Amino acid sequence: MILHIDMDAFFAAVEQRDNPTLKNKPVIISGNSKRSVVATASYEARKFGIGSAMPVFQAKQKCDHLIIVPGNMKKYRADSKKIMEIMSHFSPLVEQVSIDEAYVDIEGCERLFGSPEDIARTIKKQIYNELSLTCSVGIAPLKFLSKIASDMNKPDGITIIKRSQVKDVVFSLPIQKVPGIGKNTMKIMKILQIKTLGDINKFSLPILTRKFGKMGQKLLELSNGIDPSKVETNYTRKSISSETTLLKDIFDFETIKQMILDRSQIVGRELRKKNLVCENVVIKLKFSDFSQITRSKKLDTSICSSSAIFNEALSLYKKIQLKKRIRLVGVGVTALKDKNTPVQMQLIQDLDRQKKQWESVDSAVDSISEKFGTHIIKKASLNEINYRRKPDAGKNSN
Ligand code: TTP
Ligand code: MG
Repeated sequence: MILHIDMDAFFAAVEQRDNPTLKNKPVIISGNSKRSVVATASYEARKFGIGSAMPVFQAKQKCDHLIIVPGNMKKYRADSKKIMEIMSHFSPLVEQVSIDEAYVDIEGCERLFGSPEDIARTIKKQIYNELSLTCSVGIAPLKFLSKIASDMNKPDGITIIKRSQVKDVVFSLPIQKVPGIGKNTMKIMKILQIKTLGDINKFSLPILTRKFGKMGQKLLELSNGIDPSKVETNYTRKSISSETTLLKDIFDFETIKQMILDRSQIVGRELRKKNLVCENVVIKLKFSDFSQITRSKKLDTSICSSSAIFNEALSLYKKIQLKKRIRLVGVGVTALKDKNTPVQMQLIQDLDRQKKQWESVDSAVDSISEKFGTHIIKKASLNEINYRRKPDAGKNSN
C-alpha cells in the first residue's frame, strides 16, 4: 500500500496557527502587488469560491472581509522539513513531491506500525502534535490512486481505496483528475468523448498512441488498474558537489581541466560512500568579475565512477567559450539514486565493461584514501597541482 500525504491549505494553515487572530477567518497568502495571485486560501476563504492562482483583486471581490497575508517561504520550508522527517520515521521510502506533499511506501512497515490506516492516523497525529497542522491522507495499492484518494476527503481526512475497489474507482474516475492531464490533453479527451478513465478502455493502443503519444500507453495501463510507478526516495532531488577557489584567477585550459578532475574525484568518492549513483553532472565556474555560470548534462545512464563524472564535466567545460579569467571551479552531481535501483539495460556492453573497470579502480582508491587520507593517492596528473586557496574549500553536500 502507498500513502499520499498532503497538508491542508498549507501556507494559510501555518499563518493561522502562528497568528490566532486569523483562526477561522477567510485568509489568503499572496504578494501585495496589483498583479499578485493567490498562493493558497484558507478553507474559510474557499467557501467564497476563492482558490489558488486567482488574481487577488478578484478574490477581494468575492469576499469583502478577506485577510491578505504575505507569504514567508522560509517558515514554510522549515515546517515542510519537519513534516517530511516525521514521515521518514515510518518508512525509508518517502518521496517528497512538493513543499507539502509526499508519497510513503509502507510495504513491510505494517508489522511495526499496524495497518495502513493505523499508520495514516499515527502520522496525522504526530504532525498535529508537533506542528499543530492537519493533513489529508490517501491510501491505495497504486501510486496514482493514493494521490487521488488524499484529495477525496479534504481537509483532515483519511481515504482508503482497497485493492477490491480499484476497478470501480478507476472506471468512474473523471479523466481530468488523472495526474498529467492538462488543458491541451483535455481538448483531445473532449473530442473523443472520454469523460472517465474507464472510457480510455474503449480505444485501442494504436489509436491512443496516435492521439496522446507516449502517454497513450500509460493511460491504457491506468485504465486497467496498472500503475508500475514506485515511490522513489528523495535522493533524486539532492545533490553532491565540491568547489574550489583558485589561488589566483587563471585562464589556462589545462590547469582548469586538472581542477575539474580533482573535484570529480571528491564528488565521486562521496557518491560511492553513500552507495549512490547520479544521472546528471553539473559544472560551475566563477569568473574574476564574480559573475558565474553553471552547465549541466542529463545522462542516459547512471554513473558513480570519478572518471565518468570527470569526462562529463570536461565535455561541459569544453563547450564554454572562456572570455574571462576563472576564480572558482565546481563539479556537482544531481538526480541521485540508490546504487541498487535497477538501471535500464541500454548500455553498450563495451561501455558497461569499461564502467565496471573504473568502478573497481575507484573502490580500491577509496579504501586506500579511507585508511591513509585523501592526499596519499590521486590520479598521477593531479600531483603537481597546488592552486587551491584553501584545501577542499566550498565542499558541500546536501
Ligand atoms: P496545495 O497542496 O496544492 O494546496 P494547499 O495545501 O494550500 O491546499 P489543499 O488543502 O487543497 O492541499 O499546495 C501547497 C502549497 O503550495 C500551498 O499552501 C501554497 C503553495 N501553492 C502556490 O504557491 N501556488 C499554487 O498555485 C498552488 C496550487 C500552491
Ligand atoms: Mg496541500
